[in-house]
Parts: sequence; C-alpha cells; structure tokens
Amino acid sequence: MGMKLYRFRYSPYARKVQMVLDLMGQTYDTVEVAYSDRNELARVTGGYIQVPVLVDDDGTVVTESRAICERLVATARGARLVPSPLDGPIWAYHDFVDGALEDVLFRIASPAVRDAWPTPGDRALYAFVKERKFGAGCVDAWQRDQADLITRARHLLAPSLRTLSARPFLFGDTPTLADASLYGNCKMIEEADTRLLPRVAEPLVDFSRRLEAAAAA
Ligand SMILES: N[C@@H](CCC(=O)N[C@@H](CS)C(=O)NCC(=O)O)C(=O)O
Repeated sequence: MGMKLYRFRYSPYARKVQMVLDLMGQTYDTVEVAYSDRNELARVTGGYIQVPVLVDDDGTVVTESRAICERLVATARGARLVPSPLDGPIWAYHDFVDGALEDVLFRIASPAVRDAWPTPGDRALYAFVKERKFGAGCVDAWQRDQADLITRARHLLAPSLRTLSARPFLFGDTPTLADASLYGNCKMIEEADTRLLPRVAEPLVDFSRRLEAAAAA
C-alpha cells in the first residue's frame, strides 16, 4: 500500500508536509479534496475532515500536520530535516510559521482562494466556514484590508528575509523542516494568486524555487 496525502492545493499545512515528503525523497500520491465532498476523507479518518491527512505505507492514518511532521522526521530519511542540536530553534520556527505568520498570511490568501473554488456552493461554503469563526463579511473585509495585512506580513517576515539574504536556507546551506514550513505558507499565497507572493516579499519567490529545486535533486 502506497503513502497518500490528502490536501487542498492552497493549504499551508498540507504543502509543508508535502515539501517534507519531497525533501525526504519519499514517493506518495496526493488526493486533492473537493471542498464540499469530504466523504473519502471522513471514511479514512473516522470523521476528521481537515487537511492534511497522511495515510502511511503501513495504512496508519495521521492527522494534524505537526504530528505528521513529527512522525516523518523520526524516520532515517526525515531526520536530516531536523539536524541535532538545532531541534529547538527549528521546531520553534515551525511553530512561529504555523501560528503567528499563518494568522496574517491566510487572510491575504483567503479572498482569492474563495473565488477560485469551481462552484458557487464551494465558494459560499468556504466563506461560511471562515465567517463562523471570524464573523460575517470577514473574507470581503480581508480583501479591503489587504494592503494593511501585507504590511503586517512584511514586518513579521523581515528577520527571515535578512537571514535568507545571507544564506540559501534558514539554517544554512541545506533545507530543514523550518524551510518546509515557510514554503507551505508561500505556496498558500502563490496558489491563491501568483501575483501576490512578490507583493508580500519578492525574495520568497526565489526561496520557493530554490527549495523546490533542492527537493527535486
Ligand atoms: N492544525 C491543523 C490545521 C489544519 C487546517 O486548518 N486545515 C485547513 C486547510 S489549511 C482545513 O482543512 N480547513 C477545513 C475547511 O476549510 O473546511 C494542522 O496543522 O494540520
């Protein structure tokens, strides 16, 4: 049985996991989940309908991207992505990306992600899911406030950009889990609208291509 990754193309958590798999040289299939058809996902997981979900080679179903990454970096090929003794700062960076950074970046991506769903039902459901959590009209408000959100994102990203102007990857010459995390958020922005990532931070376009090249090598 092969490994399977359930994802939305724009999910930063799924794209992070996918990059970890690519950097490991792992073979896997991706399953692109339709926003309003999560029957397969619910059957596989017993009811969890967020992405990513990883079905491992041995059939083990793992939810929550942090838990998936913990499992992957515990393998021989994955261990390189968290080189000792940098475990602490690498996981801390991972958590910064999935927390504070994603909290700003998903608001920048959401309006375009909503508009890209193929059916009116998907678009409405996507907006509804966001509105249940963040209030009526939130996706339209994030569209209106996009310039301010980009300013906030730039501020949060500035230290990382200084690091990346001096070295190819966040912790040096070779990619780590930290890079895969940052990449996941870059892909969210790019999948929303390719014109957005250079507006947020031009150097992250090169960074993303560099990491993809390292993963393909
Ligand atoms: N803590 C979870 C978060 C996963 C998550 O928020 N996934 C989003 C996509 S980015 C999702 O599936 N949302 C459900 C929805 O939009 O209905 C993880 O790290 O895996």
